[in-house]
Amino acid sequence: MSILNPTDKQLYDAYTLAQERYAALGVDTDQALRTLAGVSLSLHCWQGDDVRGFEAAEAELGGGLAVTGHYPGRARNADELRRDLDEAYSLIPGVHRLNLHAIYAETGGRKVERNELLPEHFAAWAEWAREKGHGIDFNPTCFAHPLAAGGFTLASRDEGIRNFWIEHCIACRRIGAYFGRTLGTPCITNIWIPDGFKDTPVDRKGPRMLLKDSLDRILAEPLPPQYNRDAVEGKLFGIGSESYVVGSHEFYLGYAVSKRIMLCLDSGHFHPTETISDKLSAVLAFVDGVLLHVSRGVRWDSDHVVTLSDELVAVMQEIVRGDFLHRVHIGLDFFDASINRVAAWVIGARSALRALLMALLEPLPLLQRLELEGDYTGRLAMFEELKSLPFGAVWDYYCAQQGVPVGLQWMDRVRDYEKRELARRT
Ligand code: RNT
Ligand code: ZN
Repeated sequence: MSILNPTDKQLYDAYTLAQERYAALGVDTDQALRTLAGVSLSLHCWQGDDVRGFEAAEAELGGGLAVTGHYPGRARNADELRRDLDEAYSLIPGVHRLNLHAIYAETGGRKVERNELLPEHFAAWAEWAREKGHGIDFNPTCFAHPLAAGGFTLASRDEGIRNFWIEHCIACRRIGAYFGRTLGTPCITNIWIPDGFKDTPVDRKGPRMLLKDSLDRILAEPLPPQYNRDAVEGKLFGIGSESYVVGSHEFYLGYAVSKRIMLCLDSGHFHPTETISDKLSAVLAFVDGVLLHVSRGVRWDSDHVVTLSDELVAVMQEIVRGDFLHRVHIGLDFFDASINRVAAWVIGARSALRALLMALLEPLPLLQRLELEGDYTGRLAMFEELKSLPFGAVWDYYCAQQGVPVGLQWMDRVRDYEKRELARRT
């Protein structure tokens, strides 16, 4: 592996040359790195244990979500999950957040119903995050539960079921506010529900009216925005909800605008050829903030590990070009149990950051001028040329500067961690 890595001298020489190349285009690489260092990704805890959580009675995942693979080493409890996260964070340049789900509550072996969850059940997470400098984002878990088995939660026609999930979401917002207050950085509490029909419904309106009413009741309690911010995540279809999803993109876009809350865009939740990059400047004309669930669908919403794809770069370019870095919160959302789970986090996060760096290294004024002058030939030629600028040298330098492994050295660390820690979990 290490043959791929530059020596220190190569690293600095390469950076200096790259710096000059970018400077010629008016791009300040040091400034780009400072901006990059200020961006925190929200790393999703659920990659570490295949979205299982720590509730005693393990329900089937359901909700149209599916994790495939049997790679050894899944975290079986909160301490293991935190250890794995520590390892992953140590291999990702920058300081990053954690995205937590309600099923990761620590109840000391006692069964606590989801509508009765309290901040104290997340005290260990908050303590760990405070010590390590991570902000926390949060999610009600409206799946993997007997009361979600019928396929409906917040849009259920059964008042008992619907109330249970409303109460759960209310509890989660308070937990979100607790994280925000304890950690001094607002927690984004994101609601996603699986509700939908496998086959064509006759009534598409009814469940949406129920969902709207449920959300209104959930959001009724005002919480200080410096502690908690709300987001809603739509979806086109899931396994078992192929024909109709109550919480569609249009539904939540309208809802987020009307309530002035955040909209969550998951890159796997649209038609397979539909991308979220083009949606950012459109929805940000009407909502204050967007939460991203950066994922990678392969043929469907398969939640593959994020890689440095054209679409990922396009998403980051839209954030940078629109000057949206402070209004877009970048979270990751994938779950792959067929590879080393720590490596999955690192690959996804490093890819997201590399895409963001590529966006930060664009000579924006130059490109804007070409466009304004109507020189679309020059704009296209420039876009293509930029793709082979020495961006990798800037990335390597950034990793060294941030004290994380350069190049594939991080894999040596993961393999070592696997031998030391993951392989012992059976
Ligand atoms: C499901 C949504 C949702 C989940 C997580 C586990 O399709 O993407 O964000 O992935 O809540
Ligand atoms: Zn998502």
